[in-house]
Amino acid sequence: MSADGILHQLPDRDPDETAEWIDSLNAVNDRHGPTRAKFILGRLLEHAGELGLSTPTVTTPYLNTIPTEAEDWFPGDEDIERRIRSFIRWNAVAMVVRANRAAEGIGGHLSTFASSAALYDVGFNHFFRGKETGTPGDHVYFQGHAAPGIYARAFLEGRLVESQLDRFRQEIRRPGEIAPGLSSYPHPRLMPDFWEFPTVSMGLGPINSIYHARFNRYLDNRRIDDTAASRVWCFLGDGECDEPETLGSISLAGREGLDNLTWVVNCNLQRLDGPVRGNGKIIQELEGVFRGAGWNVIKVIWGGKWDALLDRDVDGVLVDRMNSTLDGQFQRYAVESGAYIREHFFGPHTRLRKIVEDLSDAELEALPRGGHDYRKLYAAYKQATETTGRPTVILAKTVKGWTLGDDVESRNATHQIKKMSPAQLTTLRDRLYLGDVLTDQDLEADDPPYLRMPEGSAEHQYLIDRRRALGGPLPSRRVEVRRPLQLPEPSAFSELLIGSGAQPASTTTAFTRLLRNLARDPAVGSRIVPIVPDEARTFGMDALFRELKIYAAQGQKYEPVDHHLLLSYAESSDGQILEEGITEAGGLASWTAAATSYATRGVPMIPFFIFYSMFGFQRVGDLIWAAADARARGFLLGATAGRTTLMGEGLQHQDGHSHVLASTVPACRAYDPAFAYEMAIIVHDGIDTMYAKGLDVFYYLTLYNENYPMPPMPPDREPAEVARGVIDGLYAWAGSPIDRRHATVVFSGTAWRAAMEARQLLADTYGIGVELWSATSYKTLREEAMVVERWNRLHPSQAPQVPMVTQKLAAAAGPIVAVSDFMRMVPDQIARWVPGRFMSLGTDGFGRSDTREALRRHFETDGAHVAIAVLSQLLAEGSVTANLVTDAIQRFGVDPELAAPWAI
Ligand SMILES: Cc1ncc(C[n+]2csc(CCOP(=O)(O)OP(=O)(O)O)c2C)c(N)n1
Ligand SMILES: [Mg+2]
Repeated sequence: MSADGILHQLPDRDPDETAEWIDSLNAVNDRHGPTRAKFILGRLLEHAGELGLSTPTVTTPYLNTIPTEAEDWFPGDEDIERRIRSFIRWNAVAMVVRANRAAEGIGGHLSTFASSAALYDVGFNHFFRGKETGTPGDHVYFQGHAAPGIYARAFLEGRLVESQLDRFRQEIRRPGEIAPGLSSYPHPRLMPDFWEFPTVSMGLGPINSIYHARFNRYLDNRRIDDTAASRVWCFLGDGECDEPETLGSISLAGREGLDNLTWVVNCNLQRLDGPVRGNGKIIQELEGVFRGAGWNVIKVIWGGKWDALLDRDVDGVLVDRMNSTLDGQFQRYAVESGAYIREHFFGPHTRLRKIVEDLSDAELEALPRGGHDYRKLYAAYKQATETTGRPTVILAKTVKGWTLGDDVESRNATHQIKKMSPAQLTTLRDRLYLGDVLTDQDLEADDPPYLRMPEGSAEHQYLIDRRRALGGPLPSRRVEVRRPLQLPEPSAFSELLIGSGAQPASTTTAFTRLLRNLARDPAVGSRIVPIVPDEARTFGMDALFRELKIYAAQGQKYEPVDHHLLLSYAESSDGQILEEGITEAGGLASWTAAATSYATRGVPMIPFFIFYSMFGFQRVGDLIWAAADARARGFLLGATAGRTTLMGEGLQHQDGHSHVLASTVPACRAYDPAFAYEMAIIVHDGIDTMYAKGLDVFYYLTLYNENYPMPPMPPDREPAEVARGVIDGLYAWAGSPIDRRHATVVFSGTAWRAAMEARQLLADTYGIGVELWSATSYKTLREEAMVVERWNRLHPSQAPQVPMVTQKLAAAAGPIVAVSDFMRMVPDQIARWVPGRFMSLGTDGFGRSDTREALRRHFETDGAHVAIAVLSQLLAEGSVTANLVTDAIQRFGVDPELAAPWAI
């Protein structure tokens, strides 16, 4: 350890005494060498810890954290467990190999599970709690591409049948088949009774698991659900730790003392292309990072056979060698012979060589790594589950492709190997001691057979008994409501339906009001989960701090600077608001935990995650996609939306495309409301759709910060009819101001104002009558139209149906101009179903910082440009002259020679 510099800034009260200590260390170093010196230092630091003096140590020697003598006694039957594991290993391989013989190029992974089989098995046999005891059990995040091993176990348990295994990665149901095939990876969307957590986009499982554990605490602290008996386990790869999402939030877990969270990092030292840290030591690096973040770190590096060698290492030469050997070299040792290992690992040092002189080459080659030793793993898991006040990470060293034979094990290409020849299968069979159940002939057949355990056999009984004792099989996704949710009273929404009178308001402030009403609602209030990433003040939501309180596991231990204010920053251990700080990824992960709680815990919650719309789909789109896969139900609110409504902030802040990105997520219902009543109707419908009807969709609403008097629902029409229009995505909002109707402007969001202005300009200047329609959701309109279009395509002999958007707009006057604060692509989603002429205006191009007025002129979405667009459409249909349009362009001060706003 080098001095970190901080010490030198402190006064030295007794330099002579300090020098004495340093001299002593120098003497040890000179006389007995660095190993001994480090040992003394380590003991001193350890002792300092015992004295309560904090120590700066972040890494420990390259040894198992739990000494052999402190290991818990392994309670399982080793032989039976090894046999079960061999069957599982074999079937996982057979499944991938058979799938790739049946469907060339279908893919799958052999090596990842081969390296982690023991990591899972110890969990399944001794730790993971199931759901059959009436509790939600543990929440286990499986490493995505270890899926074959998880299916292989489910097969032995009788939960999957051979025909399903044979259809690994062939999920499209063939005619006559009862069940579709198995998903490539954990996808609850595709296997909703099996998988719970999507994990295969690397980094997302880890961050979601942290916020999930945190959300369980939240449920507990708020007395909504007792989560004490549920542990969150996350299995991840060492390569996966390079993803910023993986390590980005670990300090939250440390800070909040999440001892209900255990991570198991499969440190096989390899990722897809090659070594994770060829020139370094990933386990040591991770140890330092996690310890620094306040985690309990358990290293499981060496298998039991190393214990005797370490006992002989009286002068620390072996530890020294372990400490100084780089991962790239360890990978090499994994593929080399015992003779090579003797020569190169032990060889150069006579004392080191002596330690292994009585071991044969074969024995040297078979010295296993800790991650394949279930006793060591059991001890680590035991300690992890008994550790209080901190989350635990288990860093387990393994061999990638373990047991798969020389051609596969530890090879740089191992990750992608998915085929095995009969000879390779024979080696695997022998390595797994499966000669009694697999003959040579079996292996020469086209497909390697699956192994089954006869019911009543000791192994089968053990397998079933273990899971029964632990509460049933996993993974298993169930939607069984344990604590039902009551729907809110309609009164929570009603004040927003009547408008704001002369009082200007924005859809954001209206939303805050609605959120407060919902949180106050006696029926549903406690289930509302407001989530913000350090932007509550921006959205005018700070008023909620005092009333709903910010969730803080430890309460508020200080007196806040603004304690005397009505809107003080109030934290509480039963606070309702999740104030995540500046992490949209963390906010989204919290939202996902809350949005899937109806299934993971049987406790439906209604999360509202409100964020800067620019930093939503664009920044954490992959997490949103994973939430959609996980069948999330809840609300995402993209606030400060629009490329021109958020003035002053400029290029990197102004969102004119989140609705384009939202349109790509199948389970997302995306809305761009203009008025408070539209927003309230959408939220009400969303709660009904997701929580009463139980559809696995979620809602995205854009909210703006522009204030204008919020109109009431159009008074001349049935409220139910207006509400239907808002939900369907389009409705007529106001007629022409004069007694003629020439054209229609369809607006969304704040572009309503430009539409109004254009309508007035055209009436006043040219006597042209324009009616206004509100488009709340182009995505909804498009999806309905695609359904109709498809039906027509596949039913050629029946009368064609007409898409809803076409039917609606058939009643609209003249040509149609659509305008929103988003890119033209958003309204263009419906272009081919619009009857008659259609033109869209929008905010294509990079944002700029300026006033709304200037920005709308720049993007050509202001009243003048909308009016000109209407006139140009009337010109195209021959109802006005070119001179009139030219007159308007001049009159409204538009320069026709300027470059387009999206020009680069
Ligand atoms: C975000 C993302 N990027 C890339 C991939 C492709 N990929 C799948 S597995 C893998 C390597 C995984 O290495 P590691 O995390 O060490 O897992 P191991 O298989 O070694 O246990 C990669 C790059 C992915 N699934 N997700
Ligand atoms: Mg790896």
